[in-house]
Amino acid sequence: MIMSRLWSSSLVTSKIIFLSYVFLILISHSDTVDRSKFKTCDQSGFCKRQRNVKEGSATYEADLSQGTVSTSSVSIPVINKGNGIPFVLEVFLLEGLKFRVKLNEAKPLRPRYEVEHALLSNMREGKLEVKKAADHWALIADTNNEARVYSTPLRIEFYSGGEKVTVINGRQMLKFEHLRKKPDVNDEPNDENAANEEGKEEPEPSMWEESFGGHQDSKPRGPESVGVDIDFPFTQHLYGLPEHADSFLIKDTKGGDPYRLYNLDVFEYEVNNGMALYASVPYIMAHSPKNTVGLLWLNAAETWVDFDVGGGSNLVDSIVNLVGGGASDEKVGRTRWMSESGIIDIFVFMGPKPTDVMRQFGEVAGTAPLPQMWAIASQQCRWNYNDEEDVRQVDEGFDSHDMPYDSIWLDIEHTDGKKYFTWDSHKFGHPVEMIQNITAKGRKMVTIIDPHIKRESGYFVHEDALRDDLYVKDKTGKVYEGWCWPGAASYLDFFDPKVREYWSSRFRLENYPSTVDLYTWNDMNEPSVFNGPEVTMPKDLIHYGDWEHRDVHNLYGLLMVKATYDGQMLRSENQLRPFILTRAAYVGSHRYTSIWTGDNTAEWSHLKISIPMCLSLGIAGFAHCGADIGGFFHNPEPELILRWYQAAMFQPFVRNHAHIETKRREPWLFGDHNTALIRSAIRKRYALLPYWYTLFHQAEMEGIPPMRPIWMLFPDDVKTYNIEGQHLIGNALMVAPVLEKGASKVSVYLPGVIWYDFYNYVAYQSGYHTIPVTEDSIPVFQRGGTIIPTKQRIRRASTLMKRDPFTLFVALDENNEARGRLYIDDGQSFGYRNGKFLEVEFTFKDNKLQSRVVNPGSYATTEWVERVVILGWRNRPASITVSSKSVGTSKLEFEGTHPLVIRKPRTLITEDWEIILS
Ligand code: MIG
Repeated sequence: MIMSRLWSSSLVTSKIIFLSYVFLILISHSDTVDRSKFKTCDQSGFCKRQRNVKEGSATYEADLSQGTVSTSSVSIPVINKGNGIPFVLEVFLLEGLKFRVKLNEAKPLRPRYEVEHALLSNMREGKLEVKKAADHWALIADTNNEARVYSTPLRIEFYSGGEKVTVINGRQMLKFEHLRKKPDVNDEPNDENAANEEGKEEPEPSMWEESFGGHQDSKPRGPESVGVDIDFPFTQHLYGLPEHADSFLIKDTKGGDPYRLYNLDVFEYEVNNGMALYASVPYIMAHSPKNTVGLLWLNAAETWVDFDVGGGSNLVDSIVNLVGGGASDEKVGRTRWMSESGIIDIFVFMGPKPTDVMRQFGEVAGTAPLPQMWAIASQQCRWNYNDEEDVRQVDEGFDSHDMPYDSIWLDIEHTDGKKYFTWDSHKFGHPVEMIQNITAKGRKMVTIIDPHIKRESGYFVHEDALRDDLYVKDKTGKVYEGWCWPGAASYLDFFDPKVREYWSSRFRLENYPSTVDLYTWNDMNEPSVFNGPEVTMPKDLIHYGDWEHRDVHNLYGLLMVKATYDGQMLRSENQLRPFILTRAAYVGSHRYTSIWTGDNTAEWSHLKISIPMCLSLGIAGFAHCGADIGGFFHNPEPELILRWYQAAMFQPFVRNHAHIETKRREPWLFGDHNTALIRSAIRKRYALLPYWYTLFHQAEMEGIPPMRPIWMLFPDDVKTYNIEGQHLIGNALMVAPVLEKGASKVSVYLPGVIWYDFYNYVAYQSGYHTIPVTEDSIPVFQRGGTIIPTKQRIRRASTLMKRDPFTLFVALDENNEARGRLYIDDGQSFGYRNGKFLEVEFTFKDNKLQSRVVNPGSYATTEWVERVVILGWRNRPASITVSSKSVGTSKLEFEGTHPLVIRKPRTLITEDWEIILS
C-alpha cells in the first residue's frame, strides 16, 4: 500500500504516456469492425435501465411462511415491496449436485418466455432436505452442499464444502420488469401505471419503442427485462461466456461496456473486446484451488453481463485503481446478468472440481456426440471452389503433394443462384460423379446450406414455405422479407415443429440428390439479415407460439442445426453420424453440431485468440471447435499460415478456409520449403488421430472437451490460471504454439512433475522454461505418467488408416509408471452405441507394459501394435519379451534408452498382452 502511494504519481505520468501511445495505435489501425453498426449498452434501452441499478436498491422479499416444499424443490412467494408486484421463486435440486433457481412473475399479464430446446428433457431430480430457520430456509443436497434462501431482503446463497461459493441478489440489484399495459398518452404522470414502475425510476421513452441505426423497434409489449447480481465470494477467476474474441479469463467491465451475448454477424471482428459475436452461451466457470462452480443463465434474449473481478477493463480504469492506491485485496468475483425479456432461470453446478462441473453441465445441456473419424482430421474449404474441375484439381493437389486431408467443402457459389439444396448447372452439373470421385478416396464433401430462402417463384423451398406457412412473420402477420445473399429472402421459422420436420426432409437423398455421405455447413444462422437492425432480424418479428424474435433470438441457430441433424439422420437412414458445422449457437447446440469462430482475419492476433475462443467454447460443451486456418479475411504471410497450421493441428476442428477475394491458399502454395513444413504439421495431426478420437469419445461420455485449460488438470496450481497461449490436449499433451512473428523461442509453464518434448524427447522438470523453436516445430510436451496411442503410417485420408497398426508413446513419471487409454470403433456409424466398440487400458508399472481390453465391445478389428516408444527409461534393458495369446512369448528387438524403441510386438489390439523389460 505505502509503496503504491509513493509510486503513484510517477506511475500515473507513465501510464498517461502509455495511454496516448495506445490511442495512436488505435487511430492508425484502419481495417476494423464498424462499431457504429452495433449497439453499446447505452444504446440498448433495457441494458441502460438495468445498468443504472444501484447496489442495495432492490426491494424484493420472500415470504417463507407461504413457501411449499416437495422432495426436490421449494416454491416461495416473493413480493417487490417497491411496487407490490408478486413473483414466484422456485429452487430445484437436480441429481448430481446441481441447483436451479427460477424467478417469474406470479401473475404476468401474458406468459413470459421460458427457454425450450436448449437443455436435455430428461434431467433427473435430486432429493432435498429443507431446514427452516426464522430468516432463511436451508436446502441441503448433501453434507457438503447446500443452498440458503433468505427472506428479507431476498438473497440465495450456495455453499460447497463450507465455503460460500455463489450468491444471487446478495448486493440487492435484482430488477425484474413486470409486464404492464402501455400507459395512455393522456394519462397523468402519477397515475397507476407510472406508480407501478420498478422502484422509484421514472418511466423512460425507450420502454415502449426505440430505434437504432435507422431501424425502429416497435416494442408493443413494453419493458420486460430481467437483471440480477450473482457473486462468487471465493474467486475472481471466472472463465468462459462464449462467444467473444477475447481472453478465456473474463476481464473486468468497469469503465467499459458489459460483455454482450446476442448472435450477430459481425463483419471484420476485432480481438480483445466483449462485443457480441455469432454464438451466445451464457455460461461461466468460477475457479479456485479449493472450489469450482459453473453458472448457467438460461435466457435466449439479448443479454449483457458485467464483471467486477479486479484489474479494470481498460487503461483509464487501471489508472483510477492506481491513483486510488492499487487494487483491493478482496477476491470476490462480482457479476451482473441482464436480459431483455424472459424469466430468471439460473443453474449453479456445485463442482467441487472442474471435471465435476463439466460433467454436471453435460447432465443438463448434453454432451457433444463422438464425430466420425474423418471430421476430426484435416478439412479443406474455400469461398469458393469454382467448379467441378477446380474441385478435382485441389483434391489431386493433396495427393501430388503427399498431404493428407479428409474433406473438401463447397461454399455458397456452388448453388443455383443461392438457392440451397440446388447445384449450379454450369459449374457443378454432375454432383454425383464429383462427390463419388472424392468419396472413392475415402474423403467426404461438405456443402453449405444457409437459412435465408430466396424469394423466387419456382424455387421449391420458397413455394413450399408460402403454401405451408413456414416463414417468420412481421408484427402485422405478413411474411417477413429481408435481404441476404440471394437478394430478397425470407426465413424459415425453425421454432415451428412442422418447419423443422420440413427442413429435415429436405436432406433426404431423394430431395437433395448426390450421395448419402454428404455433410452440411450451416452458416448465417444468427440469423444474418443484411438490411436488418444490427445485421439481423427485427426484434418485433413473430415466431411460432406468438413469441417475439426478441424472446428467442439466440436460439434460432440451435433450432436450425437441430433440424439439419435430424435431416442427416433421415438421409443415411440412421446409419451415419451426422456432421454439421455451425456459426451461430446457443446452450446445447453442441449436441448437434461442431463450431468454428467465423470470419477472423489473417493476423497474428487472430491466431492467438483462437486458443481462448475454443477453450471458452470447450467448457460450454463445444468439444469440436476450430478457427479458419490462416484467417478468413486477407492473405496470411507464409510464416503466419505455417504457424497457424502448426497450432491448428492441435485444436479440435481443423479447416483451411478463406474469403472469396483472397489469394488461393491450398497448403502447397507457399513455396516448396513451407509446403514441406506444413506437410509435417498435418502429418502430426494424422499420427495423433487415435488419441484425439479417444478424447472425443470421452467428451461424449463425460462432458470433458479434448482441448482443455491447464487448470482443469491442475486445479490448485494458481500459476496456470492466467495462461492464455498454452493448452492441454486430453491429460497427456501440453501445446504451446508459436503465436508471435519471428519467434525463435516460446515461454512455457509446465505444472506437475516431469514432461517430455513430444518430438525430440528432451525431458523438462516442472516450472517456467524458454523453449527454442525452429520453423518445423511448436513446443508440444507429453506428461510423464501417460501413454498415448498413435498411428505412424500416414495415408491420404484418415479413413484409409483404419486397419493400420499402433505406435504407443509411454512417458514415465518419477516412479517409472504410466497409463493411458484407447477407444476404437468403426469411425462412422452409431454401432458404438450398441456395443460395437473396444476400450483398451495401457499400464506401465514394475518394468512391465500391460494392455488390457477393459470394455470388450463387439467391434472386430485386425489392428495391431507395431512399436512402443518409452520416454524416461534410464538404462539399457538386458532383454525385452512380449507375451499374448496370438504371439505367444518371444523376445523383441529394441534400441536406445531414451527413447527406448521396442520393435514389432505384433500383438493384436483386441487381446490382452504384456511386454516385460528386464
Ligand atoms: O457473408 O458463405 O463465415 O465462412 O465463406 C459471408 C460465404 C457469408 C460467412 C462465413 C464464411 C463464408 C461466407 N459467409
